[in-house]
Amino acid sequence: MKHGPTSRPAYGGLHDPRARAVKPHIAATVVIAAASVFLSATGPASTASQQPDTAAAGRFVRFATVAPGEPIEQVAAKAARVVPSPNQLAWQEREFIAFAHFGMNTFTDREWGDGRESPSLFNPTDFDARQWVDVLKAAGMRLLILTAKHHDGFCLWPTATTAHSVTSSPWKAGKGDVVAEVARACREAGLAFGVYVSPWDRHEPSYGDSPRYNELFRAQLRELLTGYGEIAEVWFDGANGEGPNGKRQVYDWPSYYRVVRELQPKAVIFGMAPDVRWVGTESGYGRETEWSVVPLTLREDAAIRPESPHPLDEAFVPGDLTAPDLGSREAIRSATVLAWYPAETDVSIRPGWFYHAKQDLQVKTPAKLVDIYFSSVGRNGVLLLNVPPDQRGRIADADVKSLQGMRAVLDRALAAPVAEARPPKPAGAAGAAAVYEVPVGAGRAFDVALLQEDIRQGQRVEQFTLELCAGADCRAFARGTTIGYKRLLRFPEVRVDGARRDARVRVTIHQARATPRVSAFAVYRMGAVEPQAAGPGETR
Ligand code: FUL
Repeated sequence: MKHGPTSRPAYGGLHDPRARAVKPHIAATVVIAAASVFLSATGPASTASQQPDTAAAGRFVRFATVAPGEPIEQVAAKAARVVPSPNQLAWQEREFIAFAHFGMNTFTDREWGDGRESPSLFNPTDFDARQWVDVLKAAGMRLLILTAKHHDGFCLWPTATTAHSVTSSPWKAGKGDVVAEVARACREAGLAFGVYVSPWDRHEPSYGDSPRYNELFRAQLRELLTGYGEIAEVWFDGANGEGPNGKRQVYDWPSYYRVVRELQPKAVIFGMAPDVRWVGTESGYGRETEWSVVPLTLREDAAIRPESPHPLDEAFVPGDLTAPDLGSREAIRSATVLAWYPAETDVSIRPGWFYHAKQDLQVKTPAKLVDIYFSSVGRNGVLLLNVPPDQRGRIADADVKSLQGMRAVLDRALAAPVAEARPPKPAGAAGAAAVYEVPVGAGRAFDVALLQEDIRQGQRVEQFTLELCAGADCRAFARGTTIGYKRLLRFPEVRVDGARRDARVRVTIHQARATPRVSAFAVYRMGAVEPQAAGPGETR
């Protein structure tokens, strides 16, 4: 099964020609006449470091509507007022999270099962969820999402909806519950827990008989969302293959969201829902310019509920968000609705999503994982790294070693800043640009910069330059476009003259959609990351 960055045209699951048309019916784009913005139901959330701009607080919104022909300056100003919900903010602050693809495919050595697998094949020999959690936590991940049901339909929990589950397997004599064990291990270790539940179900006979299957799917969701404590994220892939006799299943997304909202009000829903979007590739690399405020298409026959914590649920239409530019002025110019819809960057530590022994030599190296970290967390995304447990039910040594190597590099690089300010003090303005400076010691060297915006006040910065200044002399060493929640830049080492006591690193924000609110500015020294030998699969 090919899992390359370009093989996924929309949210998930389209590698197989049998899985068709993920992009659901898109109703005509609604044009909402009101040129104003809707007030946020909840107001800006409140856990980040910098105090919100109280004068503007009343103007923060969860989404904004744009009238045809509005001047781009006005559209950009509206976009800058769109802020995350408290759930979205909490999700973003987790930064680095884990995926565990584990299930029937682990035992059949496949990527996608066809649903005809015998439950007797599922039999981990040394299952240990605590080992997973120890490894993932030590790597710095803060949430674990388990594939409770993949496309083959085999359920990792003892569901009442089908016999195609752990209950029919030899594992623990049919008394086991993978979801329960993983959820418990997460809770004990202080990791949040989430579930991947595939709507596409190649085993379930009612699949394709739309109302019946939707009912069954909601029942499965209810079981998962009531039986296992707090769920932080529900992951919906859009794969939508044919059912028996070529029948097409029409997923009732809003009804799925209602179940999640009712039972797990703090969860975010990934993918086919308006909380968290797929970044658009499975490579681990987000865009250099990554906006969290993007245009959405909404249904015209469904209500928007500005007063609700989830105002767009009923009207949201999942669409293709793989374009290279989603949120620039050019991209929002003809939007009708702008919403906070941040990127999650999913990638596997191995070529496949599931464990295959033959890929043991193709585990991504620490250097590659560090590069991915900088290109996902460091590009205003959340990194969702898949680490698939093996047939024992444990994370294999090769993956453990790579994760440890990655963590060691990041800890060494990012633990002690060479210079830092949280928040940095504005050092005046140069013309229309905002400037922040941080003193940096004589003789010090750095090759990484970190910038953060206080996203409770929206995403504002569109273009910036980094310089090293001494006296009135300034020399640019890096440039960027968006910052968002977090921006990490790597550049050739910059060294401060040993005789200069007045050196400062400076960020100049040349273009922004509103007054910039930079909440952190720091530089670090990472040095070269050992470019260890890459396995044969180390090319994606
Ligand atoms: C997809 C699925 O088809 C893959 O098997 C995997 O689960 C990935 C994360 O999402 O679209």
